[in-house]
Amino acid sequence: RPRVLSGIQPTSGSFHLGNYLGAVRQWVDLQKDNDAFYMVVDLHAITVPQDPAALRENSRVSVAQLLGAGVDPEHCTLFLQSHVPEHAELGWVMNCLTGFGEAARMTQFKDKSAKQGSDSTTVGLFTYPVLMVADVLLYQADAVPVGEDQRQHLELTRDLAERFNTRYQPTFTIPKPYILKETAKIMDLQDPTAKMSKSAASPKGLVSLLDDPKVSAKKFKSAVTDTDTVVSYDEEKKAGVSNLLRIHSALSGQSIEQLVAHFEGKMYGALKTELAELFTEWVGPFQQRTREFLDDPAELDRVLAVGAAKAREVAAVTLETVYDRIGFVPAA
Ligand code: AQP
Repeated sequence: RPRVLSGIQPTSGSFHLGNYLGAVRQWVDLQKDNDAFYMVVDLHAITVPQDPAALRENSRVSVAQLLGAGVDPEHCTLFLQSHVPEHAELGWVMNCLTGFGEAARMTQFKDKSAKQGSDSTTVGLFTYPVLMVADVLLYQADAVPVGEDQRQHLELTRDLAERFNTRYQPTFTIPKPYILKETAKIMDLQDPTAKMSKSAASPKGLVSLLDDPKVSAKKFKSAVTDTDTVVSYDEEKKAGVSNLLRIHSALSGQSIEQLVAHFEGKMYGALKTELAELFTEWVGPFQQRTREFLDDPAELDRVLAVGAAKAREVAAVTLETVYDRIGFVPAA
């Protein structure tokens, strides 16, 4: 069975709708027919300052949300990145294979560091994509389900895997990004030219999955659209409406064409109201399941322990091979 690998940061406690539609939903689908490895990437979270108690809590809440969304530890390997030390170890090796200029070209780093200023930007944030390379290569993943914002990091992963394979000998599987066009980039509801992101300037356009559904319903209803009135799909001229249509389509299972026909003669308000209802219907049971997992910390710990043990079995083999190929003396 093909191997898939993906991770999500525990940084803000609640996942947002972009995380869910762009990534987590695919995780749930892919676990059926693939050998799936999914993790909460707490090592990545500390590339920006984290309060220790909040990080610990948010990591558990993240795992509970994955379970609540349908990630099933019976059908995949679910773990915390910090439970598998091989990530940091292979990360170092990959750092030593990456050109400084190559890392400096990563657009996510350029954007985030520009916002933070160089004094508060950590070296960890700079090498974050390289740690992600290690995350993927450790498991010899064939495919990595992510949103569009991760495409460049996947390219780097492929480049470094090929570089290692050429410099030493064939060792790593070259992974492919698995990006579903329709949900690859969910946009901010207030600024449909920017991706929905937890670090947006204002939370008004951000749909957080653990918020009171009434708050999210209001956000859908006050989503920014345009001065036209006809519901139709045009990513450039009607970015707001197109984003709402894509979200509707993902949640309802109806195609964009069907939706455009369905809303013919109706105003934007009808689309927004229907979308708010659809989301509320989905998110209620999701929140309920997430709470149940959070209410059973012993079970959560058990799931994570099983996951970490399974993950380490694979990761340790890869790391041992890598250490051997680069010429380290084996530990007696
Ligand atoms: N707007 C989005 N549309 C589609 N997919 C998205 N993803 C993130 N935003 C969108 C995908 O979610 C997965 C987890 O991402 P992450 O762990 O990198 O989460 P994040 O970076 O903390 O999420 P944000 O909101 O994007 O954070 P900031 O603002 O810090 O950059 C990934 O597969 C990602 O592609």
